[in-house]
Amino acid sequence: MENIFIGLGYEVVEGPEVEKDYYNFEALNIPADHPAKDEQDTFYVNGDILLRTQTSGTQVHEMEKGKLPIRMIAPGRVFRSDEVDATHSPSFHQIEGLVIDKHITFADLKGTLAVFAKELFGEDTKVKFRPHHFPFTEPSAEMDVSCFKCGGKGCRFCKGSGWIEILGCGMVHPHVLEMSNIDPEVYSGFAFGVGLERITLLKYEIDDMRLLYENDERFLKQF
Ligand code: 2NM
Repeated sequence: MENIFIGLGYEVVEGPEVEKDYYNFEALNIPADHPAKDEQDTFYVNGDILLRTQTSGTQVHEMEKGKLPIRMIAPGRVFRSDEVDATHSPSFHQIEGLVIDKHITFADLKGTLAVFAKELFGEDTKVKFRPHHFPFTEPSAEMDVSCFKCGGKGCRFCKGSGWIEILGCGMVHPHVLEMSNIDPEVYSGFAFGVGLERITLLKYEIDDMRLLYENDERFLKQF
C-alpha cells in the first residue's frame, strides 16, 4: 500500500503511538462527549495522554508545520479497547492519507482512491461511494470495491452483494483546517483511513485475525 502511494507522489510519515488528547480528538473536531472518547473505547495513560485510536494525529502534526501542499500517508499501530475475537483486536494497524492544496475537490478523492483500489485488487476493480459521517470530514463517505473474489456477482466474501467495504474518506472539515492554521478559504483537502488487518483477512481469505498475531511459523510460512 505504501508503494502505491509513493508512486502517486505521497510522503510516508510516522508519528507517536502515545498521543495527546488534543491531537487524537480535539484537533479532529471530535467533541468531548463523543462516544469514541469513552474509557470503554480508548486506552488513557492519564486525563490528557492516550494510546492513539487512529493515525490522524500524525496528519495534524504535519498540518501544524505550515508547509503546504501536503500529500502524505500515515501508517501505523492504533489502539482501541475492544475484546479479542475473530475480527477485533485491541491493537491493529491503519493507513490514513491526507492531501491538502489549492483547488482539491471530491473528484480528486474519487480518482485517487479508484487508482489505489485498482492497484491493490486488480485493474477491473470498480469503486462506489456511500454517504457516511465522520466528525473530521464533510462530506464523508465509505468506499466499496467490487468483490475481488467473484467480480461482483455475489459470493460468501461479499455476502451476496457483489461489494466489499474497504475504507472511510471525505473532504477535510474546514474547522479541522482552521484549527491547524490552514485557511479553508484558500486550501481544501481530502483524507481517508484504511484498516490493514481487515483488508489482509479479506485478501488472503484468513478467517480469524488472531492468526496474524500468534507468530506461528506454520501460518506465516504460507505467505
Ligand atoms: C478516516 C476517514 C475519513 C482522516 C481525516 C484526517 C485529517 F487529519 F485530515 F483530519 N486524517 N484522516 C480520515 C478521514 C480518516 O478513517 C476512516
